[in-house]
Amino acid sequence: MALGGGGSSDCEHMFKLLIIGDSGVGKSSLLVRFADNTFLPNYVATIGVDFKIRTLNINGERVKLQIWDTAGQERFRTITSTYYRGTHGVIVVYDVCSGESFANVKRWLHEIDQNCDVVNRILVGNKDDDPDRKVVLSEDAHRYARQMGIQLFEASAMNNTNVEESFRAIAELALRTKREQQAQMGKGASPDQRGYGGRNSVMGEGGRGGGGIRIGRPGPQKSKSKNSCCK
Ligand SMILES: Nc1nc2c(ncn2[C@@H]2O[C@H](COP(=O)(O)OP(=O)(O)OP(=O)(O)O)[C@@H](O)[C@H]2O)c(=O)[nH]1
Ligand SMILES: [Mg+2]
Repeated sequence: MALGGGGSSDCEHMFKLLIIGDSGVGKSSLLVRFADNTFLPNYVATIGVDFKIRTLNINGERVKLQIWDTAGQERFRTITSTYYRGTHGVIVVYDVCSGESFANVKRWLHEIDQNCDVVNRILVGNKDDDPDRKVVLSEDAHRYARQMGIQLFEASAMNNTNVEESFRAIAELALRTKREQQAQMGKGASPDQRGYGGRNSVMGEGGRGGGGIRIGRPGPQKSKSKNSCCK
């Protein structure tokens, strides 16, 4: 099986995705729903970063996603810039029941800008399963997403609504970017010049799977230099 190249139907693409957002918005829950189709009602804060793998079929092509789930809690957000290395797409999550988490989306988008030159992004408003608790109005969220030029999905990891669609959307964006880069390369630029190839990928083989890095010692997080990711 050819990895990462060509347009044949047995071609396999590999993309690294990153999930960011405030603590408790449901980043881990969205990932567990997408990768394992389960939901855990009890909150267990992510420490450091974790990842899971799932393969999608997009227009007959196998697209393997390595999805990194970051900690929202500030004290666990160490070595932030390394999270972004080799990333093809970022999912920014807020909680539709928390105005503060929506207000902080701006901050998360800023963090992406600080760490990446160019990257695919989508916005997910999670916990859209109880109208009585919803405080971030759909129209406000859609208006903001339009302003920022980002696709928005209102989802529920609990009810399994719009979860598959969200991950599929970011995977399709990553695939489209790869196609565009390949087209550019065809016009003469080398892979290195285009920042193409996922050379920082640490993805393993297999269908679904996971792993994690536990980072025990809290510390300063900001990195000044942008990564070569995301191009
Ligand atoms: N009602 C509802 N609750 C949810 C949903 N998704 C997650 N939760 C709950 O929200 C809490 C936090 O979910 P997590 O997935 O751990 O949040 P997180 O963003 O990963 O948090 P950190 O790891 O601290 O950054 C848990 O109690 C979940 O059960 C959802 O779609 N609807
Ligand atoms: Mg988590």
